[in-house]
Amino acid sequence: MRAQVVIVGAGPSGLLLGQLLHQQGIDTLIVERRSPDYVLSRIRAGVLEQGAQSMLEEAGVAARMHAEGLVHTGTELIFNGKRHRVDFKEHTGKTVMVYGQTEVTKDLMDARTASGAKIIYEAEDVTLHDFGSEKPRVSFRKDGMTHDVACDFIAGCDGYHGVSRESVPTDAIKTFERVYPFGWLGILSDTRPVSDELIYVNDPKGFALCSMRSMTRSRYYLQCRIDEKVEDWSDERFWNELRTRLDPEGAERLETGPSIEKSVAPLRSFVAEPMRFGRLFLVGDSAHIVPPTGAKGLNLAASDVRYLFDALVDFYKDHSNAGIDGYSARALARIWKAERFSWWMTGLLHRFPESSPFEQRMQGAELDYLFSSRAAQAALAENYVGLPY
Ligand code: FAS
Ligand code: PHB
Repeated sequence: MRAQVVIVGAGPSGLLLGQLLHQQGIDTLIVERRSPDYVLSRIRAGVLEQGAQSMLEEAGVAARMHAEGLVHTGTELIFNGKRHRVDFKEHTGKTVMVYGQTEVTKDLMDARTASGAKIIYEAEDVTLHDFGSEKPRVSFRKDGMTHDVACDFIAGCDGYHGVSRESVPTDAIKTFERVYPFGWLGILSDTRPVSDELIYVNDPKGFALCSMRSMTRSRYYLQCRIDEKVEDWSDERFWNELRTRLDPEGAERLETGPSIEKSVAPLRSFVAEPMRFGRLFLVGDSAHIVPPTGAKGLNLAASDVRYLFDALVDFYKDHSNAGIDGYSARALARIWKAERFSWWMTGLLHRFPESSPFEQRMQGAELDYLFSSRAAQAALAENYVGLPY
């Protein structure tokens, strides 16, 4: 078997890259270790920057997003029982789109199927070979048979726990990591959202986030202990805890109902440098992770795809190596700024078990400054809607 580009992983990164390359007539094979249903069952991101929206439009998969997505012009923050709205549109002229990653992935899966381009699900033992040479290969097992695929390039779109980053010799890669001393307990429910916009809460009992997937489907998160067990959280316990962290208006408006998904996610900041190893490129979560407080994870995957897609088109159409040679530095420049914003938002809004009284006062002063300064709000807004590609 042969393909010009083998894409490992059929999450948003891999599917978006595959769709864009296929549109350019570049032959791709996507190899995914899970089933389509499993990939779609993971409840993840909810907010798309305009850059990511444009990528989906270019890929020809934005119709449902524009029909069903919710355009948000700002967000609310609650601290010390006070609400404050940060107006993205006023400060930046931009908005964000609330449209779940599950829907993005489904739209991309449908496009891949419609295009007839090759995708292998439930591939086992995916292994990367000879990516330091000009003849890389990817092997995998499917239905008991081993397949070996020669290619020009490998795109490691296989997430934080994937095989791609792990295939790089340890002396060729440097990683940077911070693991946060808490997690997020998330719930999905077919209930009317507590507000028309997202609400980020810094409460003495911990962070909370009120988000949504539509005006009839809500997504909520509570800061929880890092070792929290989701089975210890009945729906009732979740709703009662969320209600105590909201302000009176939110507590009054909160509509509760049965959960359709409940899970605990760890929070970490992580970056691997560089993101290119010969003919292997790391894309999306395989190269970086952000705490979801800044809603950057999926959006960073989109900008990585932009840079690698442009580079591969330059290679195949203009016979230029400039793009592939510059991919890592270009992607990392945007990644580190999003890592900073995600780390800052996490520090601003969470209660850290070990923080000193001085650090707690600093957090309070940071929030007071944010609530009282247009310049501070403009800085939050320009990072939240997405820095330029
Ligand atoms: P993904 O992890 O989505 O996809 C990688 C794919 O590769 C998966 O389908 C996996 O099955 C496959 N794979 C793995 N190993 C493989 C192998 N050896 N061979 C073949 N395939 C393999 N971001 C936000 O912006 N907001 C959020 O609220 C948010 N919540 C999150 C919650 C959780 C629990 C997690 C883990 C992430 C969350 N994120 C959030 C970040 C998330 O949205 C990612 O940024 C996004 O999924 C990145 O997409 P990919 O890079 O495609 O990686
Ligand atoms: C979500 O809707 O899942 C979501 C929104 C904003 C975030 C994190 C998660 O910062």
